[in-house]
Amino acid sequence: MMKNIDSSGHLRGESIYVDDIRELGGTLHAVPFLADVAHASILSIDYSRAKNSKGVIDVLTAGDIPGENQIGGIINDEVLLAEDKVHFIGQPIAIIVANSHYEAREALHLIDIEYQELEIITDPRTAKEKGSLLFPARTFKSGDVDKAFADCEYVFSGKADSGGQEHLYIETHASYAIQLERDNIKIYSSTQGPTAVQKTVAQVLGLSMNDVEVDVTRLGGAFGGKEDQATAWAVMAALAARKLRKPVKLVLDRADDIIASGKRHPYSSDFKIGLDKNLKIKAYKVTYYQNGGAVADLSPAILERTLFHVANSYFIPNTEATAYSCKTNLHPFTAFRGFGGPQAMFVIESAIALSAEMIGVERSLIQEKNLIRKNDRFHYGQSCDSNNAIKSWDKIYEKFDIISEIQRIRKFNSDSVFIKKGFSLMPVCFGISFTKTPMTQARAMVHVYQDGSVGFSTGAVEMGQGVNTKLMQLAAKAFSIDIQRIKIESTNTSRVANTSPTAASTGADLNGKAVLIACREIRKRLEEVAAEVLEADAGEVAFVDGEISTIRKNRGLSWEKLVETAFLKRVKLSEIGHYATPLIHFDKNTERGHPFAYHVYGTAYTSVVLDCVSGVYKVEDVKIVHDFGNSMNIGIDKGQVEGALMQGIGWMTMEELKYDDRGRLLADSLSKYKVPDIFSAPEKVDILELETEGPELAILKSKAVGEPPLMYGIGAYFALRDAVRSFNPASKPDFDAPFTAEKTLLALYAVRNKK
Ligand code: LUZ
Ligand code: MOS
Repeated sequence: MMKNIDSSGHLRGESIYVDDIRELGGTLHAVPFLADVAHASILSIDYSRAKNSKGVIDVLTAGDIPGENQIGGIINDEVLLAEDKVHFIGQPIAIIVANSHYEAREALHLIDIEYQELEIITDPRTAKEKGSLLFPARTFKSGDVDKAFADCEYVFSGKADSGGQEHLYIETHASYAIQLERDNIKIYSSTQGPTAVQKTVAQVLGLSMNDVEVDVTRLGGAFGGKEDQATAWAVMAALAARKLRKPVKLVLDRADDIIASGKRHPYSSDFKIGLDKNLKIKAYKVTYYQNGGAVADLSPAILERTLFHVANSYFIPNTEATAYSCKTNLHPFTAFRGFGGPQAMFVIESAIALSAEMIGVERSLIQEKNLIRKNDRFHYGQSCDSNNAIKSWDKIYEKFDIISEIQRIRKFNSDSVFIKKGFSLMPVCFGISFTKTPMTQARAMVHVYQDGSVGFSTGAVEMGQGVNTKLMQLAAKAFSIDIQRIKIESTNTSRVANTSPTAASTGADLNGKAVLIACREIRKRLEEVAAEVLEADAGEVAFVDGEISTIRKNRGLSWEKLVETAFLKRVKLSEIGHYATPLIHFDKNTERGHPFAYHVYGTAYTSVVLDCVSGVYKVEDVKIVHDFGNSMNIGIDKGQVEGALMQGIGWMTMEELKYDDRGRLLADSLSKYKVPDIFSAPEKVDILELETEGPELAILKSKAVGEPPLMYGIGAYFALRDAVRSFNPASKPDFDAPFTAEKTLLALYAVRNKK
């Protein structure tokens, strides 16, 4: 198994991130001046004291922007620097540029600003009532819910809320801009979307895209937080570099990053679910109130993915889902691993939990009876292409003997008064492809050099997920040469243009397909040269471990010799491969189509142990059967499952983004925002592969793995709920994630006679 090519560099501290790039002489440092109130008119700002502060070179404001003061990725509703109003705490107003980072920070305190506060909205339902939406609502429908409800044996309604989540990438937002000759500007940016940075820099600076080069070596984590939110900081560095004609670095301090940058969207939702007497879910109606923050950012796309994942892994013949993106005075919420999918899944799982509790059956019984099967239609029209939901469910029961696990938990609970255990099953079904079809394309540029070494570049951004390792595996395999002979270049807009962000779990699929296309073209030409040399037909030539042979004549032609010969014959040894996912389409008028190349499935079993005196709990054990397809690197892929699981558990249990009603994030540092550490990781995580063939549209049939496993973490929420109810069967906690220790304690002692 191929190790991640970055592992030794990371371990030795040799890997280079933006802040590690050796600075050019004269480099200046930029720090943003951020709004301190959530909604206000700016009455006056006086920068004179700041400008005279030691080491300060300049203070840049909206007035310094030569092009458009506009950075909205999907909707043009976001300014780079505030003009006369601010809409959230952390909104950038100005950029202080100084000889050092610390001198720039010192000057922050010398800016005199006067605000007139305006009405502040932080709650999405309040925003909706006041007509404060970021863009029009959307509704996805299938069948006829109202008619179906009328025929149901059981109908239940409820509310489910899930909180936001801070990405907490280890590397904060960072960029380094260098003004070159003429209008040329080069920017190193910690971004998932180099093209978005390039395009926005050009727009704000009044340049063309070909004036702007964006280069990305790797990111110290991103998780969606740098899909489009990296752009603003890169544009600020570029703006300063261009005005001052000096290199400018902008690296956010953690405190600024947490306050100013977007996070996972909090959702508040209402649901109504209907089941027949056999516990088949016949109807499901849901309304999502997405807290979008002050500007749209990626909210339209995230809202769309929520609407695709309404029913998780279940087949529900009649559905109606409406989603509102509510404009509030909080930082813009953004992409986060799962991209609106997890929020939808939490609601359907809550609806099933409520049904099970009301009817008096196991939640898992309702889950199992409703898993989607091959040829069932998803509510958006695409047909389900496998029985993997059921297969992963069955395999987890069989391989891990879940029945005995559950019996052990029951026995434990009947013997124990103040320590209780709980369990849950959590199936997951996640669609793979950008839901916006035009984004499903990628390119790769491959060079075979005269000495037989290979260099290539794609649009994929390495952010720790191992995409570069997978891409190198592909190139090595395509030429049948040792991976040592291959180098992957940084991601650069001058080498590979018009890239989609590395997102939607599609980095390896899209860019990998492009790599294979380019390599195959070059290989075809080399096969012809080899055939000439070996006096054979091109079809007879075999490439094996750097040796080229035919059945008749199997020695004497090495890869290096072949490449050299081809070069002397003036054969083209470079190629740009282009890939666009075939077959997919979606019609936004009918909200019907075939938006996903394929789906990823799996099932998790989670058990927790809860101290019913303190409310403190621990996730004990997670067992997963995951649909990897035919994994091309199981080490990397299992690492993704483990990491995503932990991130999902954190979202559902301890990570609590608290804001006050003035729009201030209270959980603004790691002493107040608790993320899982090694002590809160499950004691045991077992991951089994589901034996599936893997779809053609996945790279070498190896399925996308970045996001789907995050949603296994939702299982922790329902396992905790189970433990709480074993202690206090009358307790019916609100479906309100995260289930923090405080909420757990309250739930343990809640007496609910109300309903
Ligand atoms: N980003 C995006 C995503 O722009 N479109 C998507 O569908 C998506 N899905 C998951 C994660 N990021
Ligand atoms: Mo994303 S949530 O940037 O795949």
